Amino acid sequence: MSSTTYNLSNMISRPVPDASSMRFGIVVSEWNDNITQRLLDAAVRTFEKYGVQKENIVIKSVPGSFELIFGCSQMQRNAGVDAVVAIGCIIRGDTPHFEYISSGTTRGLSELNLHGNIPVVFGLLTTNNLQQAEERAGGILGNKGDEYAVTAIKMVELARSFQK
Ligand code: DLZ
Repeated sequence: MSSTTYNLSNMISRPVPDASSMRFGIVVSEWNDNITQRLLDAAVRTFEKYGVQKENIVIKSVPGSFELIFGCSQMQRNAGVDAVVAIGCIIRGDTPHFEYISSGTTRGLSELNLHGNIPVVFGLLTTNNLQQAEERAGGILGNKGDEYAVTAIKMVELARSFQK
């Protein structure tokens, strides 16, 4: 199977709505920031590509992926945004810590989606090693940051469709 087959960025085929009236929050983790910064840059570039104004992208950083839960919760309540993107990268180490942080963060972000008033996009890379993360942050498998931004735009469009 070619690498392109695995690249979800190439599999999102429906048109992306104009996002010029949308406002987004991004919460980014400092852990593995060589990866999270690349994901962040791609997400911002993609938001701008679809019309989001620079001043309508609110970016906050948190120490680690586990803190994305609180950061995104604050964004949901206090930032006046239409959707939030959580960006983190958890790389498997020698201890079970990886499992606890990954599952705790996943559960927390899922809860925010269930109970919050605006969508939270799950931009959490969980990989076995640094190479897998690099491949997904501007490497041979594309940049997942693009997908996170497109997903956020589509989720805002969906949310707005229920308000009409
Ligand atoms: C402690 C920890 C470890 C071991 N690994 C990662 C990681 O790969 N990626 C990440 O984003 N954060 C990691 N952290 C930090 C936790 O997310 C969190 O910041 C601390 O447990 C403090 O709550």
